[in-house]
This record gives sequence, C-alpha cells and structure tokens, in this order.
Amino acid sequence: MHIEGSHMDRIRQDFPILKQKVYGHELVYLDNAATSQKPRQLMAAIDDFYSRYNSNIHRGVHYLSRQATEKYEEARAKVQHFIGAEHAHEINFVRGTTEAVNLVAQAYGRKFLKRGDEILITALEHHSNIVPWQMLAEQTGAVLKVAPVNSRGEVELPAYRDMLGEKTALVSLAHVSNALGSINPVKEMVHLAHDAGALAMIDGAQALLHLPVDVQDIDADFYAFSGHKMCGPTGIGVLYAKEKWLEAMDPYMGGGEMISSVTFEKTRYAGLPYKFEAGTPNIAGGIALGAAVDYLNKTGMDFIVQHDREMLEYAGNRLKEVPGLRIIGQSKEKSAVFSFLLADHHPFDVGVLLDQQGVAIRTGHHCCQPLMELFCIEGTCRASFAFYNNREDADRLIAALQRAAAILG
Ligand code: 7TS
Repeated sequence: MHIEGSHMDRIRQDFPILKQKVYGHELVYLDNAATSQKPRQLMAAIDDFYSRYNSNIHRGVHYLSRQATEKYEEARAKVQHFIGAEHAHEINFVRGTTEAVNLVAQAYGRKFLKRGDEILITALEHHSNIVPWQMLAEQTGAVLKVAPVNSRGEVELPAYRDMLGEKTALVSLAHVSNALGSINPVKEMVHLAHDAGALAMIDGAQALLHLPVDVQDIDADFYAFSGHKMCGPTGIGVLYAKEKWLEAMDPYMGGGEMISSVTFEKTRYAGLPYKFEAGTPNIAGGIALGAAVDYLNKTGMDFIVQHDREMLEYAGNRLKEVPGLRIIGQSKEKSAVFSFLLADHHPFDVGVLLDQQGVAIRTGHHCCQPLMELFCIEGTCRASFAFYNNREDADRLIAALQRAAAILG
C-alpha cells in the first residue's frame, strides 16, 4: 500500500502545516487542487536565498548576483528535465498558468490568428483557459469553439475530432480537470489537432501533482502550469513552448531583461528565454520551484502515481458509504479529486460543517461555471487529495460528511 507505511510517514513529516489543529481537530487538508502544501525543503530554499545570496540576477558582476543567477538557471534546467523539454530556454518562468495562457493568446494568437480562424477548447476548462481565448477572439475576429463533455465528465473524442478542421488554428485543453479530476488523453488529442494543422496548448495546472509529464512525448506546442499546485510557491509558474514558436512570437511585455540593445529608434530583443521574461523575475520563487521539483523527484513520480490510484479507489469506495452522496464526474481516467453533492444540501453548508471538524475542502463552481451549467448545478463540494494525504484523511472526510448529513437532516 502506498497510502500507508513508513514512506508515507516520512513524507508527512516534511509538511509542517499538516501537524496543526484547527478548532481542536487535527487538520485534514483536501483542497490540494486549489493549492498544494509545501515541504520544509522548499521553505529552506527560500530562507537560504534571502539569508545568503539575495541579489538581482543576470546583470550583476558580483559574487551574490552570480550565485543567484546560477541557482535560478539551475532551477530552469530542473524544470526542463522534469517535463522532458528539449531545451532549457523553452522553459519560460511566468506567474502561473493564467499568465502562461494569456501570454500564448497575446504573443502567439494576436500575431498569427486572423478573422474566421477557430480556437477549440473543451467544456471542462477552467476560466483561465476560456477567457484569454474569448479576449483573443474579440481582438482578431477568430471564433471560439467548445468540444462537448459527456455525463461522466469525459471529453467526447469523436465530437472533438469532428470539430477539428481546416479553420482550426489552435486547440487548448486541460490535461486534468480541476473540477472533476478527469484526465484527458492529451497525447491523442494533440496528435489529432496536429493532423488538422492546428497547434496544441495544454493547461497542465492540475497534472504535475498527480502524473509524470513529458512534453515531447505529448508533442504539445505549449504546456502551462503553476508552481503552487506542485508543492512550489505561489507567484511562479511555467510556460513551456517549442523553440520554433518562441522564436516566431513577439514579446509579451517590454522592459528590462528582455532586450539585447535599446535606442529610441530601435530595440533588439534578447534571445530565449529572456525575450519573455521582462523585468526582475520572481527569483526566490524560481529557485524554490527548483526545490519543489527536487522534492517530487525524491518522492518519486512512480510512488505519486500509485498513491493517487490507491487514494482514488480507497476514498472513492468509502464515499459510497455516505447516504445521499452523489459524485459528479466519473471519468474512466481520473485523478484523486472528488466533486460531489450531499443530498440537496448547499455545498457551502457542507463545506462549513466539514471545516468545523478540521476538514478543509473546496466548495463552489471551481472557476468552471460553464461546466457546472452542463451538469445543471451551481457548484459542488470538492475533496482533492495529494500524495501526502493518507487513509486516515479519507476516513476523517467520511466521518465528517456523515456528521454533516446528520446535522443538515
Ligand atoms: N487551469 C486549471 C486546470 C486550474 O485548476 C487552475 C487553478 C488554473 C488553470 C489557474 O491557475 P493559476 O495558478 O494561474 O491560478 N485552479 C484552481 C482551483 O481548482 N481552485 O482554485 C484554483
């Protein structure tokens, strides 16, 4: 069993936040899809940066600056290897998934899309993989199309295939749905997009905490994710893009760091990846993201995958014991994320009652209002597990739900 045992105990020791009590109960943290918790190794990396070598990067000749630059670029290489990118300069540090999608929409889309071109997304996307494309459509006259999702929360592949055509310029798809946990067959979907002559972007925000990701195997043109959802800090994330697209795109923001020379008449842009990293970046965040990658590697992606499967099965079975509980999203391929409704009780009421028992879940539409509309609901309760959650966490969730059901009647 991967959800019990000494390896699990050691992992849990690395997450000091899990040791605390809320309202007199030991904390059970099941809101990992919103943000994951952080291992002490990450905090140590941040402490080390600010205590020993805090300085600005890339332009300093002095010792501290060179050390910071080295660590920051080391982190870029760690991310490169973690997601199987061909080059380190294909890793662009950004604020997070949201910024990465906006960057592609503006720096690629605005330059290359024209009136009548189609952008294809799916019905299970997070708002941050919908709204930037709507903005782009308005700016360029391109048309946004949406591939349907079935009642299990899976993208309808035949319909997706049929919607791809000559006019499709770009598809953008979630790797893993934040609201339902569905895992999309992204490799196949990217392949189909390429067959139609379109580029493919993957929103990987929910993938990295659950799955090994290989961007070259998937053959994604763009792949976006957030550090804070994979044990890293907030305020740092990654846009991976194939070198040829980064070369072809115009910069997203202008300023320092992204130039090679500036005169009032003409500015020459810096090479990759600096072209897309204007201004002083989140240096501590980048270095800490490198530490998070080290931590995930040390924990082992094989362990993480196996743990996720076991958690999905164990918690999934136990949830069936709660009378009146209905799971929303039953995709065949799924990560350990459970969206559910408890009888006809409002998710917010259930969430508050769970919180009072020390169990942190998310309630609401999870930034997926169109998807909720599809299921004719306003929102759900969502319990999302990570590799540091154990069987006891699932048991506590069930007990708290049973108590909430009894109170709500
Ligand atoms: N895409 C997906 C699939 C997400 O789950 C999220 C955040 C984002 C994009 C945006 O990421 P950000 O780091 O730029 O904000 N999802 C959630 C969630 O499910 N609950 O809170 C945030």
